[in-house]
Parts: sequence; C-alpha cells; structure tokens
Amino acid sequence: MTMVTNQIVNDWVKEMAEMTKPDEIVWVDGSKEQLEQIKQIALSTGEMIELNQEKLPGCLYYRTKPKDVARDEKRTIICTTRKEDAGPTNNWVAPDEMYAKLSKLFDGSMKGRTMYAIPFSMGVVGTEFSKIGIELTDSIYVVLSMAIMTRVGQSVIDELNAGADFTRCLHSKAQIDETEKYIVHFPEDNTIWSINSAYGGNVLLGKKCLALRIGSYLGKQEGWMAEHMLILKIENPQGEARYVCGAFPSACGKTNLAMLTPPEYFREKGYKVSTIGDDISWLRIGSDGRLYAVNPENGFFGVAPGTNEKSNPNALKTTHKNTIFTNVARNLDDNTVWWERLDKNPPENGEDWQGNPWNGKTSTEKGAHPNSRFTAPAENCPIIADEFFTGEGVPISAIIFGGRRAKAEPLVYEARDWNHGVFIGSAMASETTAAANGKVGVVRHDPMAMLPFCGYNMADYFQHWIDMGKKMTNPPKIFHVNWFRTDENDEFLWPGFGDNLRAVLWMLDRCEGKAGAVETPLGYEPKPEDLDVNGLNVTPEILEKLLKIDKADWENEIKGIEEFYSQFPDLPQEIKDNFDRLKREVEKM
Ligand code: GTP
Ligand code: SPV
Ligand code: MN
Repeated sequence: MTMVTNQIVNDWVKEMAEMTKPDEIVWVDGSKEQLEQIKQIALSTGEMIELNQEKLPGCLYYRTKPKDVARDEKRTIICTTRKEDAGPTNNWVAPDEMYAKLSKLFDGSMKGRTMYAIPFSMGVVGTEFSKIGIELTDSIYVVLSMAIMTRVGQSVIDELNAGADFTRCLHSKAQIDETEKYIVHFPEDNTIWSINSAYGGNVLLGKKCLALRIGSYLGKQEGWMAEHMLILKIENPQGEARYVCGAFPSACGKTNLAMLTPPEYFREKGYKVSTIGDDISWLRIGSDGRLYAVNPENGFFGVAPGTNEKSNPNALKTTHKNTIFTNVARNLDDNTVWWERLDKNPPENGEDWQGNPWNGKTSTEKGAHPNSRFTAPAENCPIIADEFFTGEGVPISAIIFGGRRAKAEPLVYEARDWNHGVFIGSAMASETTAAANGKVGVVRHDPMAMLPFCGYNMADYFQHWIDMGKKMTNPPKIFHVNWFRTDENDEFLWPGFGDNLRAVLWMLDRCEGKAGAVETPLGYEPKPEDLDVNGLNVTPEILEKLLKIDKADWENEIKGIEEFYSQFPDLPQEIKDNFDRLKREVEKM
C-alpha cells in the first residue's frame, strides 16, 4: 500500500505511539491477504477461535470478559470545555483533566504488543456524506471488526494524503480493567480515546463514538443530523420505492425492522422490502427540500438471541459467512454457534458464552449472553438495497420513533406536524435492555433513542431538530410505534417482526393521503379498519387493546415527561407548546 504522506497524520500516530509504546506499528490496508495474516495471529494466541469452515466459512468466535459484555454508559464521557455543552444527560469531565488522567493509563499500555493503524471511512469514500477516521488499537478483534463494519484501506489513505481531515481514534484494551475503563469523546478536538474494554460499541470507534456522538456534534455545526436509525426501502406492487427511517433504542427492533420479511399476503400482492441500514443514519437536506439518508456503516453488529428462521431469516443468512460471533454459545461437536431461540436444538456438548461446559438440553442457564452479537458484512444480506452501495442519500418519507413499552403506548400514531413529531421523539421512553450495562426492564426516557449517543447538550439537540424542520419544504412525516404492548398475561399483543410492515404501510398511505385515521390526544391513530390485518390472527378486540389510549396511563406519562424535562432549563418553545397541548387534551379525556 501507498505510504501515508500526510504529515498531520504521521505526527499524530508518532505521538500516540510514544505514549502507548507498542513494539511495532502496522498500517492496515484492508486487503484480504493482510487481514488473513492478522487473523492467523489472533488464532495462534487464542484471542479468536476459527469456527467450522465448511458450515460457516470465514467465521470466527470471540469472547469478552464477563463484565465487558455491553456498552458502558457510566464510563462514557463527553469532554467539552464548558460543562453545559455536554448537557445534563452526559457524563462530563474537563478535557485537560481527562487527557491527563488517560495519558497515565495509556502510558506503555501497548508494550509488547503491535499497534494497528486502521484508516477507515464512515460512508462510501468520496461521497458527500462520508467522514474519515483513523483508529489506533492493540486489539486484533477490533481490526477484523472494523474491516467488516467500516470501509478500510487504500482509498482512505488516498483521501488522507490529499489532505482530508479525520477523527483521531485511540483504543487500547490495556488490562481490560473494569475499574479503569473509559470511553471518552473530545468533540472540540475531533478525538476519541477508549481504554480497558474489548467489547463492541466501546471499542469499534467508528460506530457509536464517531458516527453518533462526534457525528451529532459535527451535524449540529454543519447543518445535518446523525441519528440512531435504521433505513428501510419499501417497493409497492407498482414498483414505486419509498424510504423510511426508524429510531428505536438499543435492542428494541431496528435490525429486525430493517430486514423484515413481508407477510405472504403482501408478498403475493407484489410488495418488496430491502435493507439500507440497521443502526445509524446520517441525514441531510436535499436541494428539493426533502430529507436524505445514508447508512455510514458497512456491516451489521446485531443482537444474536431471538434471531431465527422465523423472526429474521435475512439476518440469519447474513451471518453464514465472514462473520464474527461474540459471546454466543458454542457447539463443540461440530464447532458451530448457538443462541437462545435460534432453534429447538441446542447443543448437548456445548460451551456457554463464558467457556464453561454447557448442555443446552438440560441446563437452566443461558448459553449465550443476552447481548451476544454477530458482526457481519452488509453485502451478505440477501435483501441489501442497491442504494446501500452507492452511498447516495435516499429521500425519507417517514421517520418512526419507537420504544419497548408493556403499557401506555399504543401500536402506532402519527404526529400532527414536524414540531409535534420532535416533541414525541423528545418525550419517548423505553424499557432498558441488555445492550447497556445496568438494570434491564426499567422504563427510562430516551429521546430519539439518542440518550446514550448524543455528543452535546440534548436541549440544543432538540433545537437542532426544530431548526432542521424549518429548513425543509417537504419534511418526512413523523410516527410513533410500540410493538411490545402486553396483555393481562404479559404476552405481546402484536405479532411483530414481518407483520410490522402492516403499520409501515399505513404510515406510507398516510404520507400520500390515502389512509384513514382518527384524531386523539397523542396524534392521529388508525381506526381498527385502517390497518390491513388480512391473514393475521388479530381480532378487532385485540386491535382495540393495541390502540387504546388510557387516561390514567397518560396522566402518569405526563408526570414522567415533566420530571425528565425538568433537567433542561431551556427547552425549545415548540416542544413546550406541544407538551402543553398534550396535557390539556389528556385532561379533557
Ligand atoms: P441494537 O443493535 O442494540 O441497536 O438493537 P436493535 O434496535 O437493532 O434491536 P434488534 O432488531 O436486534 O432486536 C432486539 C430484540 O428485540 C431481539 O431479541 C428481537 O427478537 C426483539 N424484537 C425485534 N423486533 C420485535 C418485534 O417486532 N416484536 C417483538 N416482540 N420482539 C421484537
Ligand atoms: C447499541 O447498543 O445500540 C448497539 C450495540 O448497536 S453497540 O455498538 O455496542 O453500541
Ligand atoms: Mn444500536
């Protein structure tokens, strides 16, 4: 590969190497040959395990330490000069103080190890939407994962040599010491430092750290948006394509919606669905006044448990080659992988995610960690859309906010206008999941599914949404969904997965003025007959339960929103007005 001639890059790499003191520095060129060589090193040290190469060609197994299994929000920090720029929802430390503290931890952290320098692009190299980063790391897991999740290699070096700016990403697994783990962002310096973790979102720095936290900060300054959103393409029987984005918190259904298989009834009618992205969207306003989205990633880092032939056959097929499996269970008889609800045939001679002997037929313990994941190339996805490869934005008809809510939130409703939609997004809440360290199943506010990912003051972020709305002549319509409402027996009322298309098609019809609705205190809801439930075993009574808006529940919601908002001294007036209207209308119910 061509040498890096950009002096700024070389000076920075030299400085980081002087601090971390690796034995050598290896530039990653993204070539098959070099990645193969690097992989062999990980196999020889046991950092990674090769899986059955006939059944799972190119696939690897990777295990993290028992506490290093998810994003760590308590140890994720935004370092801005002024505390108020990080805002009340982020952990904040002054940049000087944090650099000093981390420099000590990084001092010599790569001794005896190789430092890999990974030049990567978020977005298709050379497109309007793309941003470049360099990640320095002492983890081969990170090298091989970044080669799947981002675009790595020569074309990125060419951009750097032509003088492109880049995000400075430094990672060391160090001793993987829980008590000294930090994932730190310096937005003012376009810099990310992560130490003492070797898990996913904490260390694949192009993803949540760059594409969302640094991305949202840059987006605010440069007039675009970085969002925790999937991108789905839907073609109707006439072959007309529509695109929607969806923001649901971690482990609340983005990958599943992004890869959905239409129910047979819709397939026969000629509907077709394809995937553009499953986690992150970068959005810009086009010259026609519409909002355009790209997926800046190149792969999927998806939740394994629950993925099966019925719930998400496309995700399953995506993971059959060149995939890294993290913290799933292993079948020692044929050296393959297994996770809860994959099939009814767990291994008897297995190993759980921590490497203990495990018999899936008799054990009451889980084989896979609830946040076990696959890291798979997007090109493997059987329904990946052509637009994914061009990296040109697609025009968004609808934005869908959603959460995991057993109660209160109905199946689907539509915002009255953009600002009302921004209010709905800012007030949304969801039950916590295993995607982040901490208690699971607790309802917490998670505006736009961005609470853990917004790189600046969330009140300013709400204002940015309002401002973007003002600049669009033809903004997307905004909706809210809840696939997770339960009945008296705690069973899900809605079948979910592929059947979620039914709600999406109602939304698209609403965008074209074709579907009915009724006005409620929350916004426009479909009447039971407005949803096409043909072929579904959902009775009108169940639909009624799914769509019910309960006054007492919403009085309670309003209290929760009030409390959440109380930490922001200056919320945009548009949000206050919409909240006041909700309060008045719920009171009238
Ligand atoms: P991140 O990768 O953490 O951002 O998660 P995600 O939003 O992509 O969530 P994902 O699609 O991986 O779903 C997480 C869990 O929710 C899985 O266990 C799914 O089986 C489950 N799930 C997804 N969609 C539905 C649905 O429509 N209904 C029900 N009941 N469960 C769902
Ligand atoms: C999430 O938690 O939303 C994820 C996984 O997509 S991680 O990359 O670890 O953040
Ligand atoms: Mn996510």
